[in-house]
Amino acid sequence: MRKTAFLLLALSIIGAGVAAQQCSKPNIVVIITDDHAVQSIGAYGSKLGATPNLDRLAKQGAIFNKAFVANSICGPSRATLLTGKYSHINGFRDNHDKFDASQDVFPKRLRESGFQTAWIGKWHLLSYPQGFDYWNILPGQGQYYNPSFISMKGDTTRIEGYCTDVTTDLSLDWLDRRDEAKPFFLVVGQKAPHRTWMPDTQDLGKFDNVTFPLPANFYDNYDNRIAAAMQDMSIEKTMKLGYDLKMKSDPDSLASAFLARMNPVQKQKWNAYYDLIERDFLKQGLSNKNLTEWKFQRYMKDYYSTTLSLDRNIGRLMDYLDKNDLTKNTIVVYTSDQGFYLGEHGWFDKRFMYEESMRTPLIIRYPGVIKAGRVSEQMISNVDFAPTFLDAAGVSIPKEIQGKSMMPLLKDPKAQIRKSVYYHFYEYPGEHSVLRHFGIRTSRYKLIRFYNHKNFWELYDLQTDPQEMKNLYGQKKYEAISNDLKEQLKKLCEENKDEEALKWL
Ligand code: SGN
Ligand code: CA
Repeated sequence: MRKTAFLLLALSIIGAGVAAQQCSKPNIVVIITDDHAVQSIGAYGSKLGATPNLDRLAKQGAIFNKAFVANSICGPSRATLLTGKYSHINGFRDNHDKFDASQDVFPKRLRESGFQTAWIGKWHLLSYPQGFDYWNILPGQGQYYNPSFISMKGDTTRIEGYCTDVTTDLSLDWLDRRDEAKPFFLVVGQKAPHRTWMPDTQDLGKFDNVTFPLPANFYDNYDNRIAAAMQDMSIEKTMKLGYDLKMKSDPDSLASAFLARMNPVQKQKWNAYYDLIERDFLKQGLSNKNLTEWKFQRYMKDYYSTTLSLDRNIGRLMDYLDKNDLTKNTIVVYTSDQGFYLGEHGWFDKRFMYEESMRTPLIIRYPGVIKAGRVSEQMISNVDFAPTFLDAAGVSIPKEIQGKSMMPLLKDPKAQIRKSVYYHFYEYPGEHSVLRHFGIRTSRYKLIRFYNHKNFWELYDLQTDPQEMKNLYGQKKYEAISNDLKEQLKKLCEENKDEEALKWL
């Protein structure tokens, strides 16, 4: 009897020791949104006040001005995040691939080391998640209103509400139910502000008093840039009055599809707002530039209004951490699966290696490690996330991982983890007609190789031409720079084992 009591006491001491050790590991929350343009975020310089909670988060942690994705499109970006490997290695090159979730995704290793792991919301990798104690995901792109979710049992349930709220509700529910003795890793995958930019009804009209300035290169003529001229993602030609901008009189209207998901209250508020806009629009009888600029204004109003709910829900999550005494021991990472064009070059969408799409927002709050208010100009790539999280959790980084841990940089603002970033986009032929390309971005230059269907190079000096309007490739003056960048690019392709790219060098 006495022996049993002693054994129980000994076991409970050991158990408490393990629990204490686990709890000393930081929790990690990653909020990954879809198509959130850096240009629209206050902490990155936007003056429109759409992101007060994100701006506060940036003040409490670090904001990264040079965070990039390795392949600017949804699925590939998520596959890179999960594996720490480039698309050609993790096997998910474009949105039509199916992710092999049985591969070595880092949440599996976190889990083995004692973390509870969850992915909630947009996933978009075609297969089901692996390496998570809990997941509840949107099918494909998901829906804004009363979205369906696929549970771990494989069944699909429609949940009443607005997608950004519902995804946050599910995340908070999971946090409430978690085992408090273990550290947690949670990914909150928001659909917003993806096309077709459908705001929550409470946010309709919030930017109606704003006249958005046209970006300086809105009327780009794509001179000397073949791929930019070939794309199908312009506000003028590609953006649809019905499908994108909710005008029911347009033959391309999807009104019946998106209204069908709404409940009567939502429908009534939606119609009350857009019907008035449409009446006014039809009265004006716009054409040519006036029509394009009207589209731009409507696009901006819808896009920014959609981000309001996003920011409000980030606030809810941060409040939860505060109220539950979790803030101090939780790393919060805010990022998007890529950037987005808000009229620059006359575009919406992403895909290109040009700055607005290759760049992604990145804000990290890490109490005790990152000093509040830091602004980092160091380059990082989304291939670096997986090793960073493993490193922060004290888990060893497998040698197959291609990214680099950001921990040295998080600890010391002067540290540099990379001198350049690598990029490779594959989805051509495909929606929006952006040619295949790969390339290198250094702190000053960008060299891009378009290949396969059309073969040519582009070179930009980001210091003198931050909007990437002047392709300098082929100019005598830039020959030495081009050659040097080609050498660097070749090295990157070799290091990263990108055999396909090497064939085009
Ligand atoms: C959808 C969109 C495209 C967008 C891709 C990829 N069309 O196909 O505009 O480029 O997703 O976006 S839509 O008609 O369905 O809105 S991603 O974020 O998933 O990569
Ligand atoms: Ca996306």
